[in-house]
Amino acid sequence: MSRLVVVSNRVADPRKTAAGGLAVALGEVLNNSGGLWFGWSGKLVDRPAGSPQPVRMHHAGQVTLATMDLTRVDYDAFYVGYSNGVLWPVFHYRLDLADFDAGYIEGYRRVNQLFARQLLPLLRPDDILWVQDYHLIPLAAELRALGCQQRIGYFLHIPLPPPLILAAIPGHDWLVKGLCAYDLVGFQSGADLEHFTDTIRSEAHAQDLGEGRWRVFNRTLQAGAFPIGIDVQEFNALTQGIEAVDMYERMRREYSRRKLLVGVDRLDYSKGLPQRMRAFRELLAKYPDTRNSATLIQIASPSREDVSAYTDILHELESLCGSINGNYGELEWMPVRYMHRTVARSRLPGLYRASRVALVTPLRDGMNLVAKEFIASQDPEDPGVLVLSRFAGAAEQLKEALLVNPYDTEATAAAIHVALQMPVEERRERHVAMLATIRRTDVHWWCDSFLHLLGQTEAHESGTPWL
Ligand code: GDG
Repeated sequence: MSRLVVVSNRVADPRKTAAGGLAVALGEVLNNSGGLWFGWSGKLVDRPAGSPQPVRMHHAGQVTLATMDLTRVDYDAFYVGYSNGVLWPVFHYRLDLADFDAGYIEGYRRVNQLFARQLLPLLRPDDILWVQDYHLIPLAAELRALGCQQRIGYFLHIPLPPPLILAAIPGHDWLVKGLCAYDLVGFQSGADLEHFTDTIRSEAHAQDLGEGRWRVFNRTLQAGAFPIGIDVQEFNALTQGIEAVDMYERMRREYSRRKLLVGVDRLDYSKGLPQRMRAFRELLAKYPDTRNSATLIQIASPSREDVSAYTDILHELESLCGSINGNYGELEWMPVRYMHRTVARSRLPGLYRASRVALVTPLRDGMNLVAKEFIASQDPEDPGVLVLSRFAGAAEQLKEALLVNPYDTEATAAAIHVALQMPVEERRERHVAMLATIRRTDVHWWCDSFLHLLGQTEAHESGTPWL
């Protein structure tokens, strides 16, 4: 069995439950192969740009965690500037929020080169590498330039936009070529995969070899959709844990006469939070039966506060919540309970289970795991209803949710009203179907199916010289 090497921007200790399903699942496969997890330590140092920092090794069970610090200058350009100021907005179709400062792309390339240089000496000839997410698109190309021959897979956790949106990024062809240096490239949804194949066809004259294989830049590349899942079993156990049960009971007591709606998101403009608040306001305005009888709990956990677009969304959301409560609230009832704080993971399932409706209405989302967590934590006898944006990757799989267009305020409000009124038989039917889907395609299935296919790809051919 080959050793697995996972590379991601951040490295998590898979033994800590706060790490979440992905870290636990990756930890499991890493553990089985005595694998290595390489990435940034999360620490910054004040040194000149591009200066390589030593790699520190820690052991977590059979897994070796290898981390390096970054200089503050590199972090600002690579992480804040390019990853979250260019790739995140453009990949979520928000060209208006992108800041194409030329210094950012240099920093992005510099850090990917640093990762490649520091990782290479740790590799063994028969290792299999799996690179995660948008921070590290050019990593395989950088590794290949240094002579790396191992198989390398890549998974993009966020959406890939259609060719003409991607083309707005200065030097985007370099990113496309970078993706083609992998042996297997995985996306969250069929739509993202199609955007990729449209791009390599139109921009690199890729030739379709069938079964997801492509001839491009003089080598063979495999591409596929691997919708990520959650660890349903782990989430069930969490739902039955003391803290979740306590949360559930307290919420049920407090809301015994009212229906609870829940939203749990990182505070991010891709999550459609202002649009959701407007739909909720419309619900209260148009359906008076919901006044004094429905409460929305919205958790917006702090995220990327060093990127300016995030402060704007915070203010917009605060003002909307304030005005809804001001206009519709009564002495004994507030329509919105909004928290700009993180809730402990152990309590979240209790909150989900106590809610009649979940609002998962991103404007664009790679997958959205909250939708799946909500389904996993429901009481099968009396399950809640998922109102899901058609623009979340999860909508390709969860067809039994109430699918909405979050830009359409009235239609979203109407769907929320339907969700609040839905009879228990229909709720059960929809829930059973969605639960079967998330069980079948859980995070272990995601890991196994990706790695299985990566293991079957032809050994690396050098093809075009990469840089
Ligand atoms: C990216 C893609 C894709 C949120 N607030 C709290 C909290 N959370 C947890 C949720 C869930 C996770 O964070 C969020 O996952 P999402 O999938 O919704 O979104 P992103 O963070 O944007 O992740 C996304 C994902 O990668 C995986 O591939 O699905 O499309 O954008 O697990 O529960 N957890 C705790 N407190 C909070 O307040 N403990």
